Amino acid sequence: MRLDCNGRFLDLTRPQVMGVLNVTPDSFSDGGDFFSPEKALQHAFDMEAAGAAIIDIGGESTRPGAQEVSLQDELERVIPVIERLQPRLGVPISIDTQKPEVMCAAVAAGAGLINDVNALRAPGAVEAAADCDVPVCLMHMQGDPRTMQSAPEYDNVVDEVRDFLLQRAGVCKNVGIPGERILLDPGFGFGKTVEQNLALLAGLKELVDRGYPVLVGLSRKSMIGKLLGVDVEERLPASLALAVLAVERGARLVRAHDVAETRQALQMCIALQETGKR
Ligand code: 9MG
Repeated sequence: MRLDCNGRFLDLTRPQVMGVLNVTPDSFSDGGDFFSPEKALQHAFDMEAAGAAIIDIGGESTRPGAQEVSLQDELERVIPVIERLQPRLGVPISIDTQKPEVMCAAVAAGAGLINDVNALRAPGAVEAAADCDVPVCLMHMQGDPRTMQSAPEYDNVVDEVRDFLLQRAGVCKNVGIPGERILLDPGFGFGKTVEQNLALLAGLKELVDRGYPVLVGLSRKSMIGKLLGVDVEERLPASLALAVLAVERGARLVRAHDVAETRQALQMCIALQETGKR
């Protein structure tokens, strides 16, 4: 549960927060906020100070309906930020990408974990991740960001997501990525209706019990807007509730925009989980 992320360590013996750094003009809740390198760097330092155990940097929006970004544009967005952050940050950097070329360049620049919403299904991605020799997070997504919310369909969402992720973990192991370096993520909001997201959260233990650390991303997601009718900037209380519910079901890493608040919520879970162990 202590992952070597390119020389920096991510300790998942207790639940941790992954801070979100979108270097994009169009992400769903913070698009454009950190597009300039200076703003991106400052935001990363702020998230580290607020208790993030890892910073996830992405240069291509994965919000529903988002358009693809060229390889060149993605590299130009993320690599200079990673190069400048890596020597000045104490925690590992994760690269949020589906492109094998970006994975390799980001790890060469100092990133220590690959977060792929496409579970390394792009041609060459699984081999590139194996060569990078860093932990990987495999996320479930039905369809792709352009089309995924049109009509997601499952017979049993919990079983299908679990089986898909275990199959992808098997593919990773076959190319030499050790099981201890694999995290799984059910992909809340990626080709799922509100009911399917709730079923996945209710059944999260089905995934947790497979032995891989589980990452969840629920922060500010549209399921909150659909259930409660609140705009994206008003979704913090519900995001915290969802983070706590996921950690109570065994999630080890929570991807979040509001790091200080999420960290505080998780500390209450940890205090409760450790009651009696003292
Ligand atoms: C990049 N990204 C956006 N949402 C995400 C989620 O829920 N999980 C992971 N692993 N990455 C995400």
